[in-house]
Amino acid sequence: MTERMSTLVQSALAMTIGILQFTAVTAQAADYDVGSLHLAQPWSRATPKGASAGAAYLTVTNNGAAPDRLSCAGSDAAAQCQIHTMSMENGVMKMRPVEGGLEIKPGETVTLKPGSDHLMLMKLKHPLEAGKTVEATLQFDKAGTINVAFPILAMGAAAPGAPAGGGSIDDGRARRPNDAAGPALVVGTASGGRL
Ligand SMILES: [Cu+2]
Repeated sequence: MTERMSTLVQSALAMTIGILQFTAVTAQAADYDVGSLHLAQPWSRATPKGASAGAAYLTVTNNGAAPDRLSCAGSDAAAQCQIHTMSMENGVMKMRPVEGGLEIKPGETVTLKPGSDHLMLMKLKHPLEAGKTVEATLQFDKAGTINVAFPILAMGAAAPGAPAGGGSIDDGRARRPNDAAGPALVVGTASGGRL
């Protein structure tokens, strides 16, 4: 085989492997149904080494006739799992646990995403590594519990299907807090874990 051909073959192989890896990552994101709730596009983000907290996201649609409430019962990667909500207060983004679970009204679709409601994985047992999955047990008051696998995307990745960038809060997270150009992110969790 000539050198040129061998280079071509190597490029083709590299491309194939790249496509396979991409397929493997996207294939891991499954949809789930529990009772009349449909859970779609679970995903998470890699965390830096030593981070005490991470976040996971998904979309929940209530196809039933009654409201339900989402809580997090636990995760394999964290000592504690909570549902957090974020709000702007005096120009400062704050997050806090949702007491009694996040309400999903009948016919409503709620998207947990960066800068908004999210699953907070606190007291991480190990960093969340891109390409792997993190599992969490979600609990609905009426529909019951379900174990969900969240594929872990790169640090600072945008939501799957969303335009790249992800908003100022996400950009701020990728840098050191003091360098963040966006609103200061103050975390109101008891453990002081960052988003
Ligand atoms: Cu949080």
